[in-house]
Amino acid sequence: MRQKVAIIGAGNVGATCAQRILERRLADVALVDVVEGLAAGKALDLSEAAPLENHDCRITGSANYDILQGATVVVVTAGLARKPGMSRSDLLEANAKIVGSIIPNVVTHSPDAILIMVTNPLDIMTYCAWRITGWDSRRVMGMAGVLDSARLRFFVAEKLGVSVKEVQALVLGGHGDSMVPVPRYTTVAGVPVTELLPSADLRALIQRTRDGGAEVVKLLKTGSAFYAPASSAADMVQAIVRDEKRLLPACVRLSGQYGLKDVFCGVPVRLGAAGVEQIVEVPLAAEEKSALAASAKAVRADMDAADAFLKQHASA
Ligand code: TXD
Repeated sequence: MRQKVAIIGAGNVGATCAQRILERRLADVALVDVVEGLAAGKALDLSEAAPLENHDCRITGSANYDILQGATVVVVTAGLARKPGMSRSDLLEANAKIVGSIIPNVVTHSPDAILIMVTNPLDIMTYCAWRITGWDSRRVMGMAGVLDSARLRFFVAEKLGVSVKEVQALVLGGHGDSMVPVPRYTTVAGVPVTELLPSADLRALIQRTRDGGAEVVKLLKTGSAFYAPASSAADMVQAIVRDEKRLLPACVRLSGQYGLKDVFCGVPVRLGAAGVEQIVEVPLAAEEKSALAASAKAVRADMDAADAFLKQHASA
């Protein structure tokens, strides 16, 4: 029996992620969007592509959460995207409201699922979702590190003129200006990139990674990146539905790892059928550790703002 993956939000990231999941033959898909007809229309269109893409995975779309029944993974992409000049934090309140309205439906209809948050500001929305579900934190995670690492991998491969397949990268921390790319653990066929590129070049690539989202937003003018984000979420879905035990960076709740506690932050995890099966602690140099702590501190400040919002919401 094929598994079912639910995607909430049938916009750019959600619909493209659905397409990736279907075309990789990973699972059936249930697509939900608040806009009447949007998820159903995209699901029908994607279904009609199935004979051409040569797969038998099913996709249904609805504005109703009933179709979530039986989903083993739920991906939440619903929310506003950044407009030029807007920071991820500007989105906090608007998207906390949206996430606050969605998660109770997820809990009702897919009580045993593993939840992957995509909505920005990513670390805070993952925290809000975890709070609202009350689930074990191994079942709630956010997608950002896979995307940030993919961007760095692409920039390094392009700079060196080598295949992207040869490049691995590790990006830790919050999804935002404080993200922590780790050049020592960024390798080309096993060779640290620090051995292959002058440090000024490397610094420029890291800065471009940090600004990766904004660079796309600036070009698109309306909306934000979605092809690479959709592939990143699909990779996480794949690791779970195929129990691949991949080591991928994900935003998870830390309980002492890296010296950080009760904060949501991007770190490498082993991802498999049970969700976050292990938080992997890699040795960090002093300055890498302090950059991660600073990133976690920025997330913590936003978590406090979200707490106030959640309290208000609960008492309203
Ligand atoms: O790395 C990452 N985590 C990210 C995050 C990378 C790219 C995009 N990132 C964030 O994902 C972005 O900042 C947004 O917060 C979300 C979704 O981005 P997308 O580009 O897909 O936005 P769209 O195209 O506007 O789609 C959002 C959809 C749209 O169809 C709305 O009708 C729907 O979300 N929506 C809802 N669906 C269900 N329920 C509710 N309440 C709802 N509200 C909006």
